Amino acid sequence: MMESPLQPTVVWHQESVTQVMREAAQGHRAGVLWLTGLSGSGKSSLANALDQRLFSRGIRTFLLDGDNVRHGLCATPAMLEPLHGQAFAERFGLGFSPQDREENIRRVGTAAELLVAAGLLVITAFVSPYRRDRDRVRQRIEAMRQAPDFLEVFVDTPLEVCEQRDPKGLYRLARQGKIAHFTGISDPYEPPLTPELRLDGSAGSPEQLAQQTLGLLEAKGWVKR
Ligand code: ADX
Repeated sequence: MMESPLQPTVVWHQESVTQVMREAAQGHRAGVLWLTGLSGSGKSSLANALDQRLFSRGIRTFLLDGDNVRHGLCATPAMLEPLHGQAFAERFGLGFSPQDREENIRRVGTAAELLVAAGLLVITAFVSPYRRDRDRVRQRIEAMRQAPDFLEVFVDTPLEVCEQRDPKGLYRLARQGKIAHFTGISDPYEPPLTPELRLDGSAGSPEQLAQQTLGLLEAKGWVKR
């Protein structure tokens, strides 16, 4: 049967223990800190350095990282095929086409919604090159309780620096034409227009960048000074 928006076949159940109750019990708020930037820009290192600081302060956090999420929730077709077969893998496996990235970010955004509802301060580290995909996540998170619970941090590291670092050797392969749709080389990156924070990823260590990001969280009242 076709599902109509007017006659939903799946209904929402209101939870008895709400996000607000969880936040009150733990003493800090929940929300999403969304890092975006090129591969090799330093998102993961910054995210981990920040996560350590927050964890040591007793903040309940969770880190969603592109490379890790693409091993499970957003697995590639090649990963799914052995267990699920080719048709399934082609339908649900994700690569790097614009539509696959859209679905990657949609799934991650949805996972972040669940973690926020669980009371966590969620840090995400995804290239997330398309503005529309990032904005959609923001809209959904902000709609959860009509609050600015989404902060976008642009890890703005020049392409030349990312390519020089090339921690996974992927830029080299992309330049050789061995990886298609590689962000910055053969695929676009749309920088945020009004991020809550822009960091020069080439101008500091992960610890220094984490300190600056912590400053944003303190300024916004997400964590105590
Ligand atoms: S996103 O664009 O869909 O947000 P995501 O953050 O999940 O990307 O994954 C990016 C990581 O996948 C990169 O850090 C890099 O290691 C790897 N990767 C493999 N192929 C590509 C590609 N074509 N473009 C960008 N990153 C790629």
